[in-house]
Amino acid sequence: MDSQKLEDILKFVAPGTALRDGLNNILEAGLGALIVVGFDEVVKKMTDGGFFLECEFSPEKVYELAKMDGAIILDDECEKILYANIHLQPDRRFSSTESGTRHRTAERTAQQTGKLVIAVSERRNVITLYKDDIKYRLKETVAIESEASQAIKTMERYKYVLDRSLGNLTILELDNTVTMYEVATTLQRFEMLRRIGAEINSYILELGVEGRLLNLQFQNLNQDIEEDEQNLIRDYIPDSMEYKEVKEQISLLDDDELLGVENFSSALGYGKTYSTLDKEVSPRGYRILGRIGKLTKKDVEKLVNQYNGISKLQDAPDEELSEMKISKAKIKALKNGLKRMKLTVELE
Ligand code: 3AT
Ligand code: 3AT
Ligand code: MN
Repeated sequence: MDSQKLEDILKFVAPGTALRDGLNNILEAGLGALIVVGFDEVVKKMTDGGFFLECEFSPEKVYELAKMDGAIILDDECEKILYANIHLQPDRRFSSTESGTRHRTAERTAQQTGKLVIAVSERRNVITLYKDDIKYRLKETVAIESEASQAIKTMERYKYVLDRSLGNLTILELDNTVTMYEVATTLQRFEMLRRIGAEINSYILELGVEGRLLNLQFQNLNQDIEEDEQNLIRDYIPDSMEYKEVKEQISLLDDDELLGVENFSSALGYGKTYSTLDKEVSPRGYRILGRIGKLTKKDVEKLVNQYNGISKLQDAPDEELSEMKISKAKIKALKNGLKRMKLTVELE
């Protein structure tokens, strides 16, 4: 399923929108509805009967109109109610697995027109969305909230594990004793976090205004994650590869492959065997230098190009750094930063 398309649909009907208020009114009153969002020649050809309204959309109006039989047609932006009491006659070439006539009509109309079609079931008290081949049943807010809070707990656990991995990697990088195994496991943890985050993101979209708190929790856990991962990849990626390729490879891993550390060394352009995981590697320094606040991206780039590694940089004399047009304040921040990282690490 096209997840971007589903996300767009969920945003369109999320709590807080006038459309969702209207749907909830219909649902709560125990009524049903068949609503087509958008009108064009294709839609026009399959309509029969009904009447033309062209009035401004409001939750109350759409609720009143749902008391009638037939379909309601809105404009694409859901700003106007165009028609009501319409009989829809979609082509039977389009198949439907639904049993009731309302839902069969909704599924077929969505396939034929490409418009969003919404069915509110009178008998089952649920809202189903159809667009092209997508069929999605809206969940109740409480149900989503409980799933989302489980997901947040999982994300917190993953974040904790990732932070420990990163801390450990920092120790090894400052000692110059990193192996591919630690890099690959850290990448694996980034990806696990990203995937649970994507799941939470779709809950946030579906919850609309009800998802504000969830969104805050999510943003908090997600802070700097993308940048840290990018820096980690740039630290170890072979010259012949691009950051994007690595991310692409990783995103293609299925749930089983996600558990294999070797798949991450492979995505990073190293091999898949155990000897690969034992291979000693050194970072270019992007991640560690990125953590020193005073250094700009340009400074980091200069330092990486000059020293190509943290270990040499740690011992670089201040005069040498001054010659690279790096200010005294920045040199001090750099040296202190590295020292502090090492110290925190040794204390642990
Ligand atoms: P009422 O006076 O409300 O009973 P109506 O002509 O207003 O009849 P509705 O749109 O309320 O008709 O539809 C009532 C049911 O009739 C809903 C559906 O189960 C059945 N129905 C309507 N059109 C068809 C159809 N083309 N094929 C099979 N069943 C249909
Ligand atoms: P419920 O779950 O019972 O709400 P359903 O899919 O079982 O929906 P029904 O056959 O009970 O559908 O029909 C209910 C209403 O849906 C009747 C009519 O107002 C509307 N409806 C059904 N088919 C069409 C259609 N082709 N065009 C417009 N409205 C329709
Ligand atoms: Mn029915």
